[in-house]
Amino acid sequence: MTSGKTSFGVGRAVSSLALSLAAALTTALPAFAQEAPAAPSALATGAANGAAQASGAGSYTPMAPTPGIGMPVDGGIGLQEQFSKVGEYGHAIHHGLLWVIGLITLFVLLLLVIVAVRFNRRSNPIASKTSHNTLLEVVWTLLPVLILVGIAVPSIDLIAKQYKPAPKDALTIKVTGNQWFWTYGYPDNGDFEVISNMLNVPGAPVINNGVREVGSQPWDGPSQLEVDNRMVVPVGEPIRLQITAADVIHSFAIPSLWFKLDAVPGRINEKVLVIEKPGVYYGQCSELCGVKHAYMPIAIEALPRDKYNAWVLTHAGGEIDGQDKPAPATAAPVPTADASEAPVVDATAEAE
Ligand SMILES: [Cu+2]
Repeated sequence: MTSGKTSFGVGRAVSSLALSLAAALTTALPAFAQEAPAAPSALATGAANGAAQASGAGSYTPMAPTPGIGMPVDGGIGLQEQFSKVGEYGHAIHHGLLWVIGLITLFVLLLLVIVAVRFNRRSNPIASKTSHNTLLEVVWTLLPVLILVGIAVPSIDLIAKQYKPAPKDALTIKVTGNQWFWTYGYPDNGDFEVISNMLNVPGAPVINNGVREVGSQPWDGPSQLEVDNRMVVPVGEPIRLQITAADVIHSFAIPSLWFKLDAVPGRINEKVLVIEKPGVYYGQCSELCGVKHAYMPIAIEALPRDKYNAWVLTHAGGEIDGQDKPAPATAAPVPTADASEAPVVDATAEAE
């Protein structure tokens, strides 16, 4: 009795503490959002846009996303439709595994029901004294082993495919996570940088000062996911994404592209991305990174090469990749490869 009372008291204290904490948070958060000084990122973005439009070398109108594609859908319970080869493969394995898990679960349930109905004390008063059955034991050992091997083969293949390095001529894009926005650097395209902030939501507390509201342009996607400047990439080409962070750990994740990689300060994580279809694909930071963690979405716009090039040229200093360095790019790799291999051989020889 006493212990019951005590735990009830503790429970009430904990819940009231949690309630007051929640109340404090909800009042503090909008205040923080509104009082935050104008993010330098927002101002810089505006300036960059102005410069881009003024230069007039290229042209670009953001693409309107297709509803339900590259974004979550209401009532959705499965994975998002995939738009990369690795994603389609992973999606297929996921579905296959669901069948394997489902059938095994049903089979075990069936066995349990048979045991409960046929071998309870009332219907089977005299229990069998059987303690060994060689055939049965071999089967229930071998069968799970075969199933696990059958699962392991495509799983390991998927891991290998996911971490296959980008080919040498892949376009490099540098992704940096910041509290609380993303920046995208284009070292192969003249080394300009795009700053990407979430669009403010009408009627909700202002998250990014100086950034427009979602829905104010015809190409805007879902609120909380659309940004002022998307990460634009060429479609159908391998892209080497080099991911890092400027402050705390973030995570660059786009469900419809089967892509998630942590952004860690002082470290570059690299992974190749090939998008199969032009479109806009949305994701979110997926590592708890502070008070505005929920407000740093990712929007990737995959465009055909010519449109991508035109987008690149809208940026001050933007250059088409591979255009200014074709001669060294074709001639250089052979001697470079030899030179880089030579020390490795020497090192092994010395070690031996
Ligand atoms: Cu983050």
